[in-house]
Amino acid sequence: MRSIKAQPFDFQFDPATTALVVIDMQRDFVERGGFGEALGNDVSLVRRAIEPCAALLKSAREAGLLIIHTREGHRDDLSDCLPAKRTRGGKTFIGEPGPMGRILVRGQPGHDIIPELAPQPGEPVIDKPGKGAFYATDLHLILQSQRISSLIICGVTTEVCVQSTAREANDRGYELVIPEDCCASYFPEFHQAALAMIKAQGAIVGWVSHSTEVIAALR
Ligand code: TIU
Repeated sequence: MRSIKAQPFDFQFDPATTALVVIDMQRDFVERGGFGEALGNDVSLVRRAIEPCAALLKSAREAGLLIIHTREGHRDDLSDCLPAKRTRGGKTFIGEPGPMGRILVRGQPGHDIIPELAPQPGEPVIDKPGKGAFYATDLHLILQSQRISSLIICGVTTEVCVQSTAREANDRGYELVIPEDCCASYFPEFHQAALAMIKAQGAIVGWVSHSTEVIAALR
């Protein structure tokens, strides 16, 4: 077992049963002109996570961890997008044309994972229609078949898809740690609050750490 310096206390893990899950580092969320910006957000706030994520990805690949990427998005005909999701957002809606193609539609340029964090051949990419990565996907099946019991979760945004995924993972019995600099939000106060909620009450959802601590433990 290895140990990561974390809050509320150190996180124990075995690299052989641990996966790195990178949530929705897509052009639509972190580049100019995507869904995130269409919702009125300043994407520079989420771009902070790119460099730490790239460093952690490199280290996790070297350590032989299972690497999983997710993308939030929908079928071309939006048949997998619930009305309760289609009507949200205020100004620009899922499926409408945007500067990087139709917003959050699979196959459109904005749906792609940013080049800095591009998946390597053999790394599963989970296309998810919801905020949580377990909802209506085969993520749990893939993790179970690889005997994964611990997750390192990164990506955007902290209080939306990262937090939803962390809660789903916790309820399915996974131990999870979030390196705080590897996730980000358009709302710094929500980022802080989400992480505080996750580690509260003796790691009620999971642990919070930093990329440098995770990388040190993977060496
Ligand atoms: N990936 C993800 O977090 N999806 C969102 O829609 N996040 C927002 O914060 N809007």
